[in-house]
Amino acid sequence: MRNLIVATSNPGKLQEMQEYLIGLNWTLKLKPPEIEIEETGQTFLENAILKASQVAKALEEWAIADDSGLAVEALNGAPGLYSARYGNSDRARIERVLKELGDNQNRQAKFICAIAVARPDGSIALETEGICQGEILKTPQGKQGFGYDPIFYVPSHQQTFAQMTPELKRDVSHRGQAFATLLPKLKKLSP
Ligand code: ITT
Repeated sequence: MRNLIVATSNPGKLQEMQEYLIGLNWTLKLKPPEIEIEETGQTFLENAILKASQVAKALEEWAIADDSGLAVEALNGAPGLYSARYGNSDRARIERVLKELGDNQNRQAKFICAIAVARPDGSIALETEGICQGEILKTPQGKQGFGYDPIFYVPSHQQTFAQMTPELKRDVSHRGQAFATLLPKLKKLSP
């Protein structure tokens, strides 16, 4: 089996990515913490490609990276690419979004996830994107998941991501949508 480096430093994301990848013909390996990639891209996909490509090249192994974030309509798409940098903790990031949105009636938001898989020479073998539509609540609900999950409500399931079981979130989330198109292609690539 070939190694696949999971190129993330975010433990919540890592947990979810590993769940999608279990059972495939790849040996999953974690990215060494000393390899840090600057996210200088203008889009989620550009950043996912940057992370996968640079980690793959540095280790001369296959690598998979996810770049994701929350885009709130009434905030002109913020926090967007800056989702991870919007505060010092999940709680601070959530509080900032809630404060900026205030009593605004428009609560529409979406989570976006871009994923890239790079070959050991850094070239890109696969790329994909997934989106999940939702609404921003006025107060956090639920304890599961990570990041902005407690304020992201999915009307079709009448729950926030943080109230969903990990299995349900895995199915309906932006990451779930991205992996749904990626996994069949990744299976074909594996030795
Ligand atoms: P890596 O780059 O090391 O993978 P990161 O946390 O910096 O980790 P991103 O730049 O892609 O990752 O930022 C994504 C941020 O968006 C993440 O820190 C969360 O705050 C948020 N996010 C992404 N997916 C999420 C999800 O499923 N649930 C809640 N928040 C999420």
